[in-house]
Amino acid sequence: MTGTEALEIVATFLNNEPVVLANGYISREFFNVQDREGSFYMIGSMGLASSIGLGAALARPDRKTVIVDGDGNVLMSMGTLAMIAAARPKNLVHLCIDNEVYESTGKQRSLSNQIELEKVAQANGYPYSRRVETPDALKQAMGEVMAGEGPSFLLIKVAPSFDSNRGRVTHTPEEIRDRFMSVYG
Ligand SMILES: Cc1ncc(C[n+]2csc(CCOP(=O)(O)OP(=O)(O)O)c2C)c(N)n1
Ligand SMILES: [Mg+2]
Repeated sequence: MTGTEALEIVATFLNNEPVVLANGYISREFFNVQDREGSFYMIGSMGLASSIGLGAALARPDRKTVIVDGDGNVLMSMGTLAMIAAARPKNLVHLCIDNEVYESTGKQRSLSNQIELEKVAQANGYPYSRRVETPDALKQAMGEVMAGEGPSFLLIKVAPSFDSNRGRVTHTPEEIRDRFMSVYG
């Protein structure tokens, strides 16, 4: 499964949920798969999709909130896993597209082939944490996390595949903020 295929599957499980996407190719690819007003594309700041998603989930406990993170982003902000586990927002789904590289900046290897991030999330106290490696397993787990109580962590193992020729997010940061707030508010 490639990262793009994983994002295409994730998109089929979404309705109008707020979704906070990690910076780099994850935001860019998801924008090309399906641009949604409720998608908050983190432009530039690495490591922060998880804390923004946590804030959104805590502010609106009645709304299922989804974070689409990357392995490099999660490794950079590992402390946020503890913050999420401690706050225990039932409505939060934390996905991690794990290609074992910093693909957006040239495929430098990350540590996620040695460090089992789903076990780190579980050790912090996420009540649901799983690794999936195939499209079928991803579909089954997405069904579980979207229907169940969180915080849930899903490590989605993918092959690097993002296409550097695909267009960048065309909305300005201000537009992204305003669109997100209009859906989310
Ligand atoms: C603080 C900070 N450091 C470095 C970067 C450069 N940078 C942008 S995306 C990225 C890689 C993110 O890795 P990952 O979360 O694994 O996503 P992938 O690119 O593999 O999809 C890096 C290093 C940045 N934007 N901000
Ligand atoms: Mg990566």
